[in-house]
Amino acid sequence: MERRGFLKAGTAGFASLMTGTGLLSWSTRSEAATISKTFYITAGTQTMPDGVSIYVKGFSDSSADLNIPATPIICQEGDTLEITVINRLAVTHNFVIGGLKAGDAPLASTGDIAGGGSKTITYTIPTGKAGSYLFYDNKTNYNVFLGLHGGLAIMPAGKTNQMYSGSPTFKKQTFWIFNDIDPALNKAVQDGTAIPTSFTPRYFTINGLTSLPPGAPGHGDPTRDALFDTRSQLAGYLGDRTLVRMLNAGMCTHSMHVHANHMEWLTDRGSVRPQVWKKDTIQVRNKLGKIDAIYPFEAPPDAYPPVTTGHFPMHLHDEMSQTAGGGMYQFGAMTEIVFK
Ligand SMILES: [Cu+2]
Repeated sequence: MERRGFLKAGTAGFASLMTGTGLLSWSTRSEAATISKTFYITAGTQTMPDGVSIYVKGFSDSSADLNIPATPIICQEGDTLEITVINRLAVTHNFVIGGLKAGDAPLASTGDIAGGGSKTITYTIPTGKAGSYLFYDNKTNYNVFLGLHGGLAIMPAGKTNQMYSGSPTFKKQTFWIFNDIDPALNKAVQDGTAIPTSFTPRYFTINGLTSLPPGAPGHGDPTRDALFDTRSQLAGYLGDRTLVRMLNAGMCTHSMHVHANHMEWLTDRGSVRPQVWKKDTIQVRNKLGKIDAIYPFEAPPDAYPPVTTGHFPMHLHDEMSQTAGGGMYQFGAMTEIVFK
């Protein structure tokens, strides 16, 4: 590993490196544009809620940053993506934009980027590709789990409030990117030893963070606590319909459950569903699974007396995903829904 490419980032340090991106912002334009972005492949350590330090890698905004997931990219059909990836580490990596459907061949790939090298891909997005995509490193089948991933949102050309032409409309949009961490894998990569043949996740993250429940150090800090991270927390007034683009970078299938409202379930693994179902629990499949769903921010229908404000959880109903370190409950992949 290149020494300058390594970041010692404890929980606090790591937090300070995160950019407060929050919601995706988008405004329509009639002409196509070129969207240029440079990512730096960096590595460092992240401190988990049980104090264990984990080696991670990311597609970062600069050599001094460690962004997990990467800062998201939003664009529209017809735009040209011009993405440069600078590999600050010593080992070979790559960068691919996932296919329309999970399991499809990538839309675009840099090919190998040797240690210390860089590559640029230029990709013009064809019509019909509106949707949510994971970009990641598929040089190995495990690099994605180390943190080398991020979200790409492609809007239908000329639309501000539909995820595909004719979809139900929304006001805001964000990503929930899930990942699972097996410390043994990360340690083997760090040490250059044999990659384990089994995968036993001990940490479960949403947008790179775990929940830190009340009483835990860091609780309430939006740069450390997934409950308050502005990229993850859904906060809105009645009617603030929010599209959530859910991507699963990890190895485990999850059961995403929102409280207070059902979500309008639009897509599964890149395919538009034949009907929009209202669901409170939706499966987010493993192996690059993805779903898109709108949280409608309606007054909770069955509450008496009626409720229009309050805090509600989004958690995953597979119990292990709500733990850290093999047992710390409520230190997993969850966030908050806030009716303001
Ligand atoms: Cu629940």
